[in-house]
Amino acid sequence: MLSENMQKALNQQLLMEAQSSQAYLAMASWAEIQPGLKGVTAFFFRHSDEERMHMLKFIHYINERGGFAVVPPLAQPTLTFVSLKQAFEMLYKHELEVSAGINDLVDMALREKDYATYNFLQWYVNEQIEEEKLARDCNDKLEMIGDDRGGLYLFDRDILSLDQDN
Ligand code: OFO
Repeated sequence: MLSENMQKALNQQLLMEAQSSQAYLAMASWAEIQPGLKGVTAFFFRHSDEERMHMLKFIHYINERGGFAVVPPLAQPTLTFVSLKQAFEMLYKHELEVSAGINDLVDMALREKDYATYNFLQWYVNEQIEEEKLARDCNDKLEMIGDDRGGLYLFDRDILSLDQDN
């Protein structure tokens, strides 16, 4: 059985995953109307779906442990971006915030001796290592590419395989 505090904290993280899904969905929609960003568009849509899956895992876990997963209202995410680089910088920042949220939960699980939740969270700990690395790689590449259109073309072409390598 989850403690009241843990239930609240897990619901808070569920909200964060839902916000991530919305944020990346908005990036996908923006990318879809930019010329030549087919790969990036697919990447953002796929990422948005993954975040929804992360949210669903929290929903099932909270309910299975005798709590109640609250489906939260969502604020409108940022809709437009001055550049692809800006979108990816936001994505990276977002992932760091998600990681911080997961780390706080792990900390709380240990303090409460809630080892079931501690165990459940390990999946997210590992996932965030990959997510942060992927976001950092994308940012590094975009930094290197700058305004080079050829570089951007290759970035868009290769981004889906970059995602799979992780
Ligand atoms: Fe679920 O936050 Fe990204 O991964």
